[in-house]
Amino acid sequence: MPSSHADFSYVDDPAPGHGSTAPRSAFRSDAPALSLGGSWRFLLSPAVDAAPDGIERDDFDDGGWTDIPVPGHWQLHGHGSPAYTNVRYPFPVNPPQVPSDNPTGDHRLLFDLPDDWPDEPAVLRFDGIDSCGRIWLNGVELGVTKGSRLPAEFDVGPLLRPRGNLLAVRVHQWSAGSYLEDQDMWWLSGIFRDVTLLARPAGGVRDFTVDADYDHLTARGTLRLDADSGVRITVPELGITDLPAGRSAEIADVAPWSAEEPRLYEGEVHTDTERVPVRVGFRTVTVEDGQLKVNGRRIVFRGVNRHEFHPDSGRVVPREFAVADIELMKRHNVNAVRTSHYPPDSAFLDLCDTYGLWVIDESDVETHGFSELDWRGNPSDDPRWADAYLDRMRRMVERDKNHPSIVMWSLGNEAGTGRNLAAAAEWTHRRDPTRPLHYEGDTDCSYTDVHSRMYAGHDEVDRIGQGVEGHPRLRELPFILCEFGHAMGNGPGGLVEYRDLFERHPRCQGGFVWEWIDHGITRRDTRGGAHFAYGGDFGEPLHDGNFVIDGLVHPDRTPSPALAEFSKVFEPVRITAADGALRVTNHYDVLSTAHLRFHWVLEEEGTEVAHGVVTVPTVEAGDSTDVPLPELPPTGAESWLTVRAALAADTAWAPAGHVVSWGQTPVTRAAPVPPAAGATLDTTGTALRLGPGVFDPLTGRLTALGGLPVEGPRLDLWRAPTDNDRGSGDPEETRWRAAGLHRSQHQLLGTERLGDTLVVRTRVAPPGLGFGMRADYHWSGDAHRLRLRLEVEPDGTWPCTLPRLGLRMALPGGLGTAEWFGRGPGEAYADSRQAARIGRFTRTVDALQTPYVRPQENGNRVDLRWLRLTSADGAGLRVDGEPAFAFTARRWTSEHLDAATHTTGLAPGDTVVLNLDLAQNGLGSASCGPGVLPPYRLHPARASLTLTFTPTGSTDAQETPAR
Ligand code: IPT
Repeated sequence: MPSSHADFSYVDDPAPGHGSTAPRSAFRSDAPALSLGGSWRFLLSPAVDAAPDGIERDDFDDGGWTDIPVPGHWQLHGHGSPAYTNVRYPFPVNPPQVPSDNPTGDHRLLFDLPDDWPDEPAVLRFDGIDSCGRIWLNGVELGVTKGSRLPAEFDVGPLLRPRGNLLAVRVHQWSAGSYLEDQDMWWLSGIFRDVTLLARPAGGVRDFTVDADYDHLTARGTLRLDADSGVRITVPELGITDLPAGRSAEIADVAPWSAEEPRLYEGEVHTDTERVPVRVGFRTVTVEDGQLKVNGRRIVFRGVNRHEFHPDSGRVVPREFAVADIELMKRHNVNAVRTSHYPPDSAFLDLCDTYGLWVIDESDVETHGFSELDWRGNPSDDPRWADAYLDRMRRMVERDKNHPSIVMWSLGNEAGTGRNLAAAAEWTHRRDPTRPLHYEGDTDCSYTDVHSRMYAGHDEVDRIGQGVEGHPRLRELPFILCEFGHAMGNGPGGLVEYRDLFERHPRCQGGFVWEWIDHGITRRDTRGGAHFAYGGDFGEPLHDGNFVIDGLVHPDRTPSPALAEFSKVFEPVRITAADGALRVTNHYDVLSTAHLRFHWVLEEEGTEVAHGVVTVPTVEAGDSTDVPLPELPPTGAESWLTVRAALAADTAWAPAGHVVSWGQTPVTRAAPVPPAAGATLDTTGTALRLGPGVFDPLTGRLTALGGLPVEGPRLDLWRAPTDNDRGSGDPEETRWRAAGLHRSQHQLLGTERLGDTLVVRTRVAPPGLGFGMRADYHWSGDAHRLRLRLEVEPDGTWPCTLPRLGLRMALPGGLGTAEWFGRGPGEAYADSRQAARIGRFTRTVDALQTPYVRPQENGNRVDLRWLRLTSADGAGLRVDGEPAFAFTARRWTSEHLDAATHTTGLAPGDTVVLNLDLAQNGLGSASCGPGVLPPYRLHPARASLTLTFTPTGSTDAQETPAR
């Protein structure tokens, strides 16, 4: 059926939408408002001209349509499918045209006005429609909106009826605007943010700008209201009553706003007919002496890039999840957010004001796909798109200008460069001189105020800090990493080395980890299980796989180990031991330590033996102090002192007692493991016997240990590659596979008896290649224990690093609980181990696993002195190490882990596969950024590891403590 709305030219038109009113601040006043969210009628058509005619008419019959929730994305409600691409556009690049196969979602809602709805002007507000919406109310076309993550308002007052209002919205998946919305995320369409009808009282507040500056030299605040004449502001707490628009007031001794102390003064912007609650935060952002300062102080971004995401509802993020994000961030020492790569729902910014986070608010602009065409035809430099760039910037700045949390505007992300960005910058500088401007793509900062890079390696950041890198103009500007520490899968490694650079160089002012959350979409299978889907899982012909799974929290917002690492690395207070004293260093931007209480605990072999309070005088931001170590009782076994700084009182984001920072220092060193010797090697039967061990004489492999069937430890060099091993440039995994490390063969060179030591000599090497690793196992024992000294030595020239160097063995599946003395409780790797402290920890084997959305190496615990694996009846095995060792224990092998593409692909087997490692290669962040730093690369070299195995039993009363 041909449509009467035959003119679809707006879809391919690079111009912004039309018909909406001038953008203004997002606020809720005392004027009546009606939320139009809920169940709407819906029809999806495969193309614009396949959509039905007349949907705006009262007599249109939508009886054959379905229901859909608004806000929502139709792809997550059974219509069409989500699709993921990172850089590439999923359609031919022929700007400004988009495919004629353009899924079009028609939405209809019938609504009544409340009885007391006033007879006055009103606007219909759409907070976000992806990507283009054409809107009618009661048969009259209101206009068209583009700019998916930006609001649009339409005057509707005279069109309203008390009953039976018909709102019709036609949404196109693709529009010219899609060329500006090529962010690295799922393509998801629909009316995905709130729709609200707002009464606009005559003589009310149309818009307003509150400027609240803070002079840190005098502690005076200056409050200024810009608005239409007749609008006033009242802030009772500051003694300000009816300050008219256009005038400013000076306030002595005002408390400034900061991310650490988000002081807000409540007030009201008002006219005779409308009152708008406002919250005023005083702060002044400047760039001076090459530094970004807030209220005269250098700040450091310990930030994250946050996409709006929920695993069930996509970019529809219910308020409780925005709150959850902020609480998690604050509890993990995150102090800043870049709203990558579009303005978030404004509720999130309200929360940033309340809880305290520094925010870079980013415009809804990304044209990354043009990089595939060497940036030919990039809209950023094409005059046809000039209005769209300006329109997007303007709608963001006007919407969000009154948020004290926003300290910088950003022009967008990965949009190359060009005159439209320069013009948007110029407009923004004029409109809001109070905030510096960010855009990473302006590589020589010709129209921006801070030097910004993504994924620069440590060396480069160091050179930037020294002022010896880049264009001379850049050397005088603050430097930030708008993206770093790519958190895809297991990793990143190398965070603490970035922190050191931010502390060493005053112009290096931190950065934003990429990114906050894994965008995995919940998929339920028919058997009631669920897993998280990524690119390609919905049959997309073009996709970028799991590159969308790169967050510090898993899709369901459970923290990944990387968030714990972030929290420890960027803790605002550092507690160290120096020269017999405790040193407390304050790395907050502004806060003193007055809100913290310091406690100590002494643990002997991981068990608490004493605790107390540490009295620490208040340390101001940037200062440090030394206090005496507490008086400690004597201890015998290895003992550590842990000092924690915890919140003294409840805050909005965590209860009193929440630990903000901690430090550890050894008190008593470990005694060596007593040697196990004296057992005689019995070669008389069909098996070799040594103490509690039984060996296969043909292979020299251990087959039983004190009654436990085992599959003997043997050299293991392989791990299931992480996303960072897979890398994006010159992947480590490719070298490892070329070297055949995933299919090493074990050759027995011979067994020999040296006194009562059984020596098993082997060579482990890949097929078809000439190099290998000699591995000799020296077994000795006493009546209860078996001692293994493993000696390895490279044979030939190795072409690559090793994923791991250690032993792997299989144990009965019943040994389902691990207890260890070493670092924990969480997983750790050579270059990501700051969060792991020395202690005694217990986890079930199942709980040792980190369920990365794409399965890969995980769950490693490091620096173990000993490990015990036990079954429910207490029987099991203890392993003591010299030097300390690392372990993973799982119900599947590395090969299974490697082969699985989703968590549901991992089926528990009958055994517990135990890896006891001397080392693993570090993690790095080569999935998008620098690889493993040199100190954490595992090169093949001669090495030795000694382990003592003690079978333990519920009935075995003879279990001897090993030390
Ligand atoms: C960078 C993008 O800005 C970001 O959106 C995300 O895609 C990230 O990469 C990778 O996850 S751009 C890249 C060219 C460094």
